[in-house]
Amino acid sequence: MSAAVQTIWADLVAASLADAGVRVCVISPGSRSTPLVAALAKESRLELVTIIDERAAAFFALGAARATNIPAALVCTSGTAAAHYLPAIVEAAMADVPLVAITADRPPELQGCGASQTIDQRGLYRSFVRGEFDLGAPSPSEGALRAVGRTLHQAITLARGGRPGPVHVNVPLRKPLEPAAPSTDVERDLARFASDLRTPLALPPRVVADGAMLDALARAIAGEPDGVIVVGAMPAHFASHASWRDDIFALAVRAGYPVICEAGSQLRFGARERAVVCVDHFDLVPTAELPAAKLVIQLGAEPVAAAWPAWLQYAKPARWIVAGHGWHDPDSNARAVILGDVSDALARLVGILESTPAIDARTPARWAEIEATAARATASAIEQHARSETAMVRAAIEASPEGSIVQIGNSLPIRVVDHACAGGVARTVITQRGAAGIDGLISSAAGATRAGKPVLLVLGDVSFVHDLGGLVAARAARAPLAILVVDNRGGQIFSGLPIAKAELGGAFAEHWLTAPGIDPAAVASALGLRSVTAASAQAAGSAVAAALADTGVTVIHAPVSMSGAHDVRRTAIELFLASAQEQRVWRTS
Ligand SMILES: Cc1ncc(C[n+]2csc(CCOP(=O)(O)OP(=O)(O)O)c2C)c(N)n1
Ligand SMILES: [Mg+2]
Repeated sequence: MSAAVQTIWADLVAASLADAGVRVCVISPGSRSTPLVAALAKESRLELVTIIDERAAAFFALGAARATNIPAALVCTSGTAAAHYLPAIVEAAMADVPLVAITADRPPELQGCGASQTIDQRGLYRSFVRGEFDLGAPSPSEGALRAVGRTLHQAITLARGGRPGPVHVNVPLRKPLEPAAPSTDVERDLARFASDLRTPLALPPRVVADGAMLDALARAIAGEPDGVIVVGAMPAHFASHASWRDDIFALAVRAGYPVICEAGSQLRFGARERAVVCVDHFDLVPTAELPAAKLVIQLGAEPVAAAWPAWLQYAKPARWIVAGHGWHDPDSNARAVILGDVSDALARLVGILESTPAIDARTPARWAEIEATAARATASAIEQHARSETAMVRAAIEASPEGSIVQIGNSLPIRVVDHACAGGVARTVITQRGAAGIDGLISSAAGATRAGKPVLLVLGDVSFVHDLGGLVAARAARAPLAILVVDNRGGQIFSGLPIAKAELGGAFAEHWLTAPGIDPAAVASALGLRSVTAASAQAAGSAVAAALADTGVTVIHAPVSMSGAHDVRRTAIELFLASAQEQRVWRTS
């Protein structure tokens, strides 16, 4: 095998990625990957992004793939470099995001014998990849070249579906690694052969719901006027899906059910159907105040609302889970799980219901009343706690323009948005609810800018520090990126857990809260990024509006009270209860 053959081999990898529809390819530097990177640099159909830290690179690719719904590729050298991809691969696996991780490797003769930077890369990502491929060492035969193209297509097709997700392609390469032009007739023939190779037509299979299951659900709906639809986090591309909103609202109208729209449901912002009762404040209503629906249709990821499991236990409804590709039933009490493409299932269900005799739907007036009371209580609670993160986050999101992407970090931010942010112009919501990590959020938000829309990332102070490397990756952002750091001095989610009440002395602050004591604005400035500190909700709103109207990255440091999120929630619940009591007295008097 010559350097020229290896060059042809690597060129074919790059061309196959582009042929199969990959657009963004995130590269981290190294020597063993040299043939691949040299080939990628010549492939004009790919947008290359170079990010030094492979963990940040992988989260960047995850963000790009998530926001565009197009597989993104990763290329790194051998050894621990490849291991840094794991966290993003785990999230991609859990959240069905298509990623193609390409790892350069030492050839077989250097395996298991102490060669530098050589580890066993087979099985590195274990069950978290949909498939694992190894190209074998480059070989000067037409059959081997055909197999390179075919393997890349196989891998990328698998990444796109039936169940989208990450795949691993391992590429052993030999020295010399630098590119070389063909110099013999055999090499010239092979180069011609490789560039003439045609890619196979291949599309992933579409897994669709079983018709009998949809018929059964339609019958259950027809027989039960007292139902509710709950929508947890949905993939980002549902925000611009041609019929997602129409179909979910059509289902709600036909069934006469309200829709509980969680923060990540892609239903929180933008136009709604007036005939449908949308419930945004479910988590702020004490369980006993909620109607005990008898049937639940559940879509998207498991709801984040703490009130959800409590209400399920109280109401004991028959739960029909329209699950997409995963089995989302952590309580193990679903009445039915309908697997298969969610949008297809929804459209077909609406079709079946349209031809069903008129449903005796009870107006979900009680839900509408509860929602209105909870919304008023929340607004008053925010006014009372003007220094809370809830007030900050709400103002920041309201300032993000129509068509922008709002990425919400885990821990309290996702809950705060769920409690308090709804309505206004259409926006795409990105959540990291696959494995619910606080990691890689800056990197993945930077990747999400590859969709060409302004991105607002809202994350906690500990999450910010967890991904400081992401600030370097953020320099590869393509559209305006505003990073709102909600600084409540530590992981304040833990202050709401029973551990906060245990007698631990200073250990609670030291080992759970872990306040970083780092000024995000100073760190951002040191890295050449714009930074600003917002001392009020109004200032946070103005900073977000300014940041998203301009190119580049802005870190907005938002110091807030330590207990603000918990204070708003507690006060909102108190106000709700007082109001509900007043309404009861008024009704009975
Ligand atoms: C990668 C990862 N490590 C640890 C955790 C556990 N964890 C959940 S929330 C949290 C604290 C987050 O703090 P911060 O970002 O400041 O958010 P806050 O709780 O203040 O809203 C931690 C460490 C996790 N979810 N993911
Ligand atoms: Mg915090």
